[in-house]
Amino acid sequence: MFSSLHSTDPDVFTIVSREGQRQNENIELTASANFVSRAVLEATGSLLTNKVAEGYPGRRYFSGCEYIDEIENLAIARAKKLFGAAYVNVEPYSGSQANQAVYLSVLKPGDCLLSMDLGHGGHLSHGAKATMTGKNYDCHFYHVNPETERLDYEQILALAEKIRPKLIIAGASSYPRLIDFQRFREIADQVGALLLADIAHIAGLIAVGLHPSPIPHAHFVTTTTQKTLRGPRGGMILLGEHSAEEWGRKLNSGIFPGMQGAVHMHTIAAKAVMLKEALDPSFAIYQRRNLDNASTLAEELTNRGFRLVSGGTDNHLMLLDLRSKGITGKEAEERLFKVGITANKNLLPYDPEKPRVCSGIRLGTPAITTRGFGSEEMPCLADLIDKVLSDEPTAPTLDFVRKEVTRLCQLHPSVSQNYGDDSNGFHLKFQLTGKEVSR
Ligand code: DSN
Repeated sequence: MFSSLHSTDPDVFTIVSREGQRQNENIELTASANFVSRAVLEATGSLLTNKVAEGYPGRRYFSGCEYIDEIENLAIARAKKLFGAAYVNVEPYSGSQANQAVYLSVLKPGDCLLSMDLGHGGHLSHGAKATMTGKNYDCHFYHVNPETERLDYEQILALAEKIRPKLIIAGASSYPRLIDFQRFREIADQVGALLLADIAHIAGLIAVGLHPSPIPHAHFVTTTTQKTLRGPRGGMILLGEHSAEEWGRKLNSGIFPGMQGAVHMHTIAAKAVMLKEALDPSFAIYQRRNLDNASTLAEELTNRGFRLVSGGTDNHLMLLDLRSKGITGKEAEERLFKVGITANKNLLPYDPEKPRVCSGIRLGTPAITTRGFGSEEMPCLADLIDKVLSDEPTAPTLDFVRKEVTRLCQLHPSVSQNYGDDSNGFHLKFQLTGKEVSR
């Protein structure tokens, strides 16, 4: 099939093709990764990228916005329906910018913010020293309980009473347990703080009721759209009925002109498509399988002698403590990479190692679940991980595991090696209700 990219720029075409091949031939266990549908991909690559628009539907600073207004309104309506929100802003370019827009709307430079420590599961954009947030605000951090490795709400309250933050952030990028947003709101109310829930990782689970929603509790909710939600790279801000009127307009100004310029309409169109897919009953089945895969993989790894932070998982990710195996997270990441398994090293709570080394590794199941991996394959996957991480693997072991990875990937193809070829293109096979669905 003819490809304009191929004829215009064979260099980029070749690199993209090779990345497609990498995605197809490797098992993706990065907890924040996923594969979008062909429809989301098509919207992301659509001619909407040509349109300049600033502001919001009906109130743009450019003319000719009648169709893109329709798309943005559609995305907003779908997001409201999916999450039961009263206000949605679909313009944030990313989750970090959605967070920064909240800070800009709520805080003054130097104001006090309380969030989860990065090494205990938090996120860079929640106030880490090296970031703009860390430099502009007085950031303090809560930690997980050293015994249970879970959020310790009494400790968070005690810290909040001491530092009196203006904003508390609930949300994480590597925390495997449920987050009690209602309890966080009680803490915020007790110290007169506002509450931001960052649900970037768990948004897909929340959308289908597999994790309690923060919408009725938090003053502000932010998310990315590319993780468990399985959409394009981007962010959203959502508010419940209780805070929409007070904060909606301020947040709109926080995004534009506060944080961003012209909107990325092609991405907003892709968000709209993702939201339609998420409103379909098959999305709840996908998320159920995602959770089943994560809990089965956690159990199988535990049976093989791995220690999991907090003893397991309630969501789509888990953290393996590799100290008892005598290797670092960095070494584990490198060994898994050699056999075609992609995952990232991760700091553990109270980790003695530096962030570039780490004592742990984070594994997540959203991407493999989209490919069609089921819980029946988790024992095999746990075996492969065990073979590579438990002892220094020999060349024959590495060879065996690589072949098994290839076998599993062939069983569940993700993307074509032949980028641009429609007949063999972005064809995700996904077992939903017993019948195979081409997406
Ligand atoms: N927040 C990072 C992660 O969790 O992997 C990237 O989106």
